[in-house]
Amino acid sequence: MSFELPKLAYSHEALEPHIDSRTMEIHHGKHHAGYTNNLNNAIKGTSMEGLSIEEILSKLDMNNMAIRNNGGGFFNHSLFWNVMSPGGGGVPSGDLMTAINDSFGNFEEFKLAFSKAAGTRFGSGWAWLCVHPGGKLEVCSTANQDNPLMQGIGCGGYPVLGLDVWEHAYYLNYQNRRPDYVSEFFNVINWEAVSASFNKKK
Ligand code: MN3
Repeated sequence: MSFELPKLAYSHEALEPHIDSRTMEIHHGKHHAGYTNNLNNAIKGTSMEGLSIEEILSKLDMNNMAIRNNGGGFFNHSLFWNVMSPGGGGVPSGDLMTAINDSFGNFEEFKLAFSKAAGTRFGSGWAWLCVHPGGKLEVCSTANQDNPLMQGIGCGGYPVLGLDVWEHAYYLNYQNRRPDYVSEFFNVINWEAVSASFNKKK
C-alpha cells in the first residue's frame, strides 16, 4: 500500500484572494505530489512500509532525511489543506474555544502567539497549534518539513492546525511579506475541521 496525494475539498481558486489559485495549483499538484512520490520511494522495502503516516513520523530514524523530509511533507500538507476552507475564518467555538481561553487567555492572545511562531521561523518551516492529552494547547514551530509527531523536535502534542511558511506557500502573491500572508491565513481557517481534530485527540 502506498500513500496517495489527497484530493482538495475545494477548487484551486476557492481561497482567493487570501491564497491565490496559481499557488494552490503548484503547491498541491507539484510540491505535495513530489513529497508523496518521494515518501513512497523512500519507504519501499523498509520496515516503514505499511505503517500509517503518524506511525512513520513518530518512529523514524531522524538521520534518515528522505523519510523525515518527505514523510513530514506528506503529512504536513495533508493537514494544511484540511484546515482551510473558502467559508473559513472567524473564531472557533465549543470545547476548542474553551481550551484556547484556558491555554492562552483569549483568542487574540492565541492569534498573537501563533502569528509570532509563524513570523519568527527563520527560513522554511511550519507554525503549529498542538493539543496534549487532557486538552492543553501549545503553539510552536518546526523547521523544514519537521513535525510535532517526530521525536525530540522541541514541539509536542498532536498538531491540529498548521501553517506552511515556506516561500513556495506565499511568494507569488505576497513576495517577502510573510506577515501579510500569516494575517490572511486567519480568513480561511476551517475551525470546524480544527475542532474535530481537537475533539478526537484531546
Ligand atoms: Mn509547502
